[in-house]
Amino acid sequence: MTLAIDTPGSKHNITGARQAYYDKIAKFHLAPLWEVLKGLVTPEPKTQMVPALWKFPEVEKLMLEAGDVITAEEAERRVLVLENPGEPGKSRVTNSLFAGIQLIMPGEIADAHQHVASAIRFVLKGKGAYTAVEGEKSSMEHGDFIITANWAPHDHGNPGKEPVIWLDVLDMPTVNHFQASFANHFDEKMQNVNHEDGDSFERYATGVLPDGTSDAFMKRSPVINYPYAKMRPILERLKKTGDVDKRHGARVRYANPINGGPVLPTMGASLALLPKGFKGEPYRSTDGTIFAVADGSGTTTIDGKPFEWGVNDVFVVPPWKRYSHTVTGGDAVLFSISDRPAQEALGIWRESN
Ligand code: GTQ
Ligand code: FE2
Repeated sequence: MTLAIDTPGSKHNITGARQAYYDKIAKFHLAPLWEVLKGLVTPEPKTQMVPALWKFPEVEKLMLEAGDVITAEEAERRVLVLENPGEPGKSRVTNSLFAGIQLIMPGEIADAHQHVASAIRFVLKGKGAYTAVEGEKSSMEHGDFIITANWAPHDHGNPGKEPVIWLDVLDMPTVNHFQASFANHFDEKMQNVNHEDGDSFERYATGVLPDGTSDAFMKRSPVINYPYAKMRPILERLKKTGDVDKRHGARVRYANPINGGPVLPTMGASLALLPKGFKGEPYRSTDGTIFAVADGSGTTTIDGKPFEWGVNDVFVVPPWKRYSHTVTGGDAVLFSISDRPAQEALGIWRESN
């Protein structure tokens, strides 16, 4: 009998013995943590997601072709999903967020429904369409930021003359991660509208609050539309006084006027003016971030790779990938949105240079 110590054969035996053991415990629905621990508790964020950019002229052309292939009614929502190239087929742009481009043609309506997933719209191109949310019928103009909170009834329509295109971002990958999705369709195609356009902004976001404002608005902003026409002059003010962050430019966060918190518990958004000649310093954070270009042109270097952007382009920065913005034309304006509020609520959000 030989004692095999430190011979190749013994390693083989150990591997074989381990495998036999793993096979045995698998029958009891048990598995060895030590084989997977390094991949579970990583020293830094790991992601399959990759940086990507969608050029608006290309997307617009393809979207308008979708208008020939399917009606809004048939599609329920005529949306092209922005699929992260690192995870095709998963219907998501980051691990936690869905993004899509929605088109509504003149004369069309997209029926009223509600769902647990929260949504935001950032309007890209066209005039004359509306989104009705919780009884407020909001007109949609380029750069408007419109929120649809958890379970809020909403429908879209286009009584105008031109196609209208916007960016949708929803937290359904987050909701589905928790396996907590519900949705409901209304019998009426359009909801009853009882608040005029802009009502919630004037009512809640101009320095006063109506008596009896609901506690429900601690969790989500009562403001349906944060219009670009009201936001852009605020960015100009910041620029004028030199309140320009070296990484993010002159930036505001869309806030819940009740408590200063994010607009939604799962998603937070910002709008930034990057002045002409801006050369941003590098930044990274654990919240994968979707950007939409409201104005101007520039280049964002993500993980060492340049992405050139123009008006209405959309691009994504995965978690913990370093990025920096450079402006190539006149003043640029970038909209951004991420799951930062969710990460902050869980105490896991981090940033660094
Ligand atoms: O407009 O209601 O992109 O429910 C995905 C799901 C848009 C919408 C999307 C939706 C909507
Ligand atoms: Fe919806």
